[in-house]
Amino acid sequence: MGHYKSNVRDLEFNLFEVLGVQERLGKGVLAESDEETARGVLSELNKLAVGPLAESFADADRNPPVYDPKTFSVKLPESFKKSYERLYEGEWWRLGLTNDLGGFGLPPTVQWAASELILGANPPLFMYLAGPNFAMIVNKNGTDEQKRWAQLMIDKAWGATMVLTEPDAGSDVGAGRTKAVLQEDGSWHLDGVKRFITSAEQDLTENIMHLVLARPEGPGIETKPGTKGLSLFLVPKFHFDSETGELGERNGAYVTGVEHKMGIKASTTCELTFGQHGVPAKGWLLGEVHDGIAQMFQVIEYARMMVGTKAIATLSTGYLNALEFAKERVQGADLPNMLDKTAPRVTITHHPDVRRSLMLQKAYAEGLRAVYLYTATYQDLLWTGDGSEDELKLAERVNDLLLPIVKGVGSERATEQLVQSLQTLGGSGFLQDYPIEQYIRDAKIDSLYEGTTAIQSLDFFFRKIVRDKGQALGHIANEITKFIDAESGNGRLKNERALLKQALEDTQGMLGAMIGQLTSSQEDPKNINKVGQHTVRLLMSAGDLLVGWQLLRAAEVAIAKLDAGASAKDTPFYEGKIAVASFFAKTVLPELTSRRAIVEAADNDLMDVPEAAF
Ligand code: ST9
Ligand code: FAD
Repeated sequence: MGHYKSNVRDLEFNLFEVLGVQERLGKGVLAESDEETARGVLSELNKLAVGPLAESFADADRNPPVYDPKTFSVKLPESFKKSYERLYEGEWWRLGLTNDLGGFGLPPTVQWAASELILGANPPLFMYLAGPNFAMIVNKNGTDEQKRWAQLMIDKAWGATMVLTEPDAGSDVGAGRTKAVLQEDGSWHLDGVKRFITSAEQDLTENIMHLVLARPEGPGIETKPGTKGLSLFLVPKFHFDSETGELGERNGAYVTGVEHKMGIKASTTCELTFGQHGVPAKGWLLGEVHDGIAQMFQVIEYARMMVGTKAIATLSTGYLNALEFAKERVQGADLPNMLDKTAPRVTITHHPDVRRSLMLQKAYAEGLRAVYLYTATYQDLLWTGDGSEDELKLAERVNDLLLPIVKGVGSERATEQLVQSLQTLGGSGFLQDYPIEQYIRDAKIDSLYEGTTAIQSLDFFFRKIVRDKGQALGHIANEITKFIDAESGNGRLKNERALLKQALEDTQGMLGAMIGQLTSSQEDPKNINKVGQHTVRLLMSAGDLLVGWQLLRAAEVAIAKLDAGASAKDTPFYEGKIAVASFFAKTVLPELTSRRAIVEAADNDLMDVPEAAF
């Protein structure tokens, strides 16, 4: 067996037993799919994921891509290329495409559930498949000619990149200095150096389309500072015939270095230079409009969801590997027999602390999966357009609100809990005989790229709550309240619902305190620093609240299934759902009360500490 332990049963439980996604299928843009199609997709992809995709996971880590500075090129490991071929040949890149571009006609919920399988088996494979997805954004925003390029990107299986970061412009994208100078023929010459660009060089595809943010210059163009002064340019690696896609001259965008990293080594992270090697780097303005940051955020929103799902997928396989080990490892006696030196030795699942840790890993793995799939239900509405104007507007706001939770909380909890998965294996976890050390190295990036956790938390508080005037948040709070007030769970979740109610009040209390600090900063600007000290705490607490709620929703469904008489095979699955929800409500949600007290007592002492005193 390979390293990857998927959880298709839980994906199907969420999709079809909790979220009722099947009711959406068979209509409108989803006319061609039904529940059977969706289950078939998961089942087929699962076979590929646990087999050929997972196969090169460790090999590509131990034998990472090699960069040749003479030719500015990269060689990926052969084992990895084989896995990529299998994924490509199966046409799985169609999964995220709209029908008009050749998609499978499945909604985002099913797309993300299926994506989890690739992201859990071998995440860099998914990233090299960016071409078709980014083509969708080129198609949506492009001129008629650029729409043809989008089709070529799909038909010719080109790679694609998103190019924002520079040595002095990371979180602060608006500090970017790469410029684009308008040419007489309407094209642009790009000039500058970008760093940390994923997939900017590889030997999987014949061409790569770079989506680049740069600052435009030229007659009549006003140079603006910050992100609003950036435009988005399409810069191909090779020039090509616009009609046939036949490749022409090499364009002046060269990869001049590939980073040596802690993890996710099969995914190339490149320094990408424009116009620095004697050949102009020609680019074309997307849609012929200067709206770069907004256009790039269409890519970023997808990528943030992807990064969160990747982290959660890795946590899930980490937990399942730890669980398998724990069920077999015999060590020590049961605690009640600890003084009896002749007592039988037991598997470590008998030890209360191992149980505690495994149950917490399960809670975050399954709870966060439920959170990302719940988020995707709002994307389903936007995908199908099935709703009134107000409903669709709300869906967009709610999706925006939940994205920093999927990405920020998903990545932070995955990193933290994967360390616990390793701990479950004792010293064996530290060895490369098991996949968990690589999981930890590969998943750490998820809290860094696509906006660090701090950036997610600022986005969550200032943009998704304050600027939104709490509309999306109000909707979610209302949904949670409806759940708390319903007498669901056949009388068995009473205590847990009360704990959830308290957690909701605590999160609202935290937020209320921070809004107060923000308001008072109008009189004393320094007070905003009180907010800044606690945005991550708020984000993580909102994440715990959502995880707790989603686990309880699942428990409610599980109780109904058991009451109706579940099969012998399903019974432990449903019992696990009830146990994990109850465990999380009792052992994690009460922590929110003390976090609230910390936020309410915020002061600025920290900000007054001189730098030298650190
Ligand atoms: C990166 C890539 O890290 C990592 C790996 C990528 C791998 C790619 C592969 C993808 C795979 C795909 C594969 C598919 C395969 C499918 C196969 C299926 C099987 N939401 O607040 P302001 C916009 S890339 C929406 O003033 P500042 C908005 O237009 C690098 N829009 O910002 C706004 O205008 P307005 C990632 C937003 O203070 C404007 O920006 N780097 C949002 O100027 C200005 O807003 C980062 O993520 C939003 N949340 O700049 C940078 N926020 O207000 C992180 C802003 O008028 N830094 N806009 O609407 C930030 O995000 C900063 O907050 C900042 C601040 C740069 C936005
Ligand atoms: P900095 O922005 O310098 O941040 C350093 C620290 O300061 C962080 O802890 C951060 O949270 C904190 N910080 C910074 N500003 C603030 C603030 N205002 N408030 C609070 N805290 C703050 N970029 C691309 O454009 N395309 C890619 O394909 C791509 N792929 C990547 C792949 C890898 C493997 C890596 C490592 C990076 C990649 N990146 C890519 C870049 C990535 O998005 C940036 O590294 C990330 O946005 C952070 O920027 P930075 O590294 O400059 O850190």
